[in-house]
Amino acid sequence: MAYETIKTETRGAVILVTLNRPKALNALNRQLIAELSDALDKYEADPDLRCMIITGSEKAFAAGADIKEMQPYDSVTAYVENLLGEWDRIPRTRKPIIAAVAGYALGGGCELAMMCDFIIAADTAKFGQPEINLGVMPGGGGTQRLTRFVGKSKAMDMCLTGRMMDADEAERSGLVSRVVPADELLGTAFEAADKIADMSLPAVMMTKEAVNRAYETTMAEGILFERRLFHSAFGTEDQSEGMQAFIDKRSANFQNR
Ligand code: CO8
Repeated sequence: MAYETIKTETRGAVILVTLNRPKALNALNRQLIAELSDALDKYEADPDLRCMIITGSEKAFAAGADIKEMQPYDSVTAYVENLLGEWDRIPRTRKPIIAAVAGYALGGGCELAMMCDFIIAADTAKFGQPEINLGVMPGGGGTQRLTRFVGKSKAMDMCLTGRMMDADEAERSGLVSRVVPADELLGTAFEAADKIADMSLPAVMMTKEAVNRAYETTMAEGILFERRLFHSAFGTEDQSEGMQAFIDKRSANFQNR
């Protein structure tokens, strides 16, 4: 598939996906989500790729789902066609994804960033769920994921008033893992991605699965789930190599098996 709305670039074991609809501030239309889904399929199928970064432009990570594409829908068509249902491909990804956000991450843009495993923000980043201004409400997990990230009061404030949160507030609230100067955004994201890519892939995937489980289950069940994955990690070659390397005072050479 030749991409028109995203660009991809591979550096070592890291694939960078740049959202690329500059005239529409990277508004997320059907084509873009289809292309991103295709890139995710390829990423997951390629054993040499171990981490993905999704980024946008300096001005916008993404200013939301494409309003012009959605405007003509009525509720029956939206329901029957499962409007924007294709987005579910993103949180189904089992390998790690980092969102590197500069500028606007609004509506579906904020939701896309929250579907990634963590968000590194430029100091220019602005997050918001402004759907209320359009007479609708978040539809890509905004009411659920944002509430889990920042708590009920702030999520209500954001979703009901449509106001934006700057990068500092997003970091204080736990929405983003770190804030860096805009010109260091991609460098920082690559540094984190390279580090993850050097780890044991099964350990990375198990860790992602276990952390995500924390949102879906009780503490006791989550701890049990973690313990089972922890035990199964002892069936990997990487466990014996990682621990032996520590004892030998050398770097581990993971085989990802
Ligand atoms: N959709 C379509 N086009 C857009 C969007 C968008 N979300 N955002 C910006 N654009 C377009 C503008 O129409 C404009 O195009 P044109 O030049 O042809 O008029 C171009 O991008 C530049 O935009 P502006 O001129 O408005 O730029 P400004 O710098 O003046 O303003 C803003 C920037 C503040 C970001 C402004 O563009 C804005 O408010 N955008 C809309 C933000 C918004 O409401 N986002 C929420 C959309 S609804 C949504 O995301 C629902 C998510 C459901 C997900 C479900 C997943 C399963």
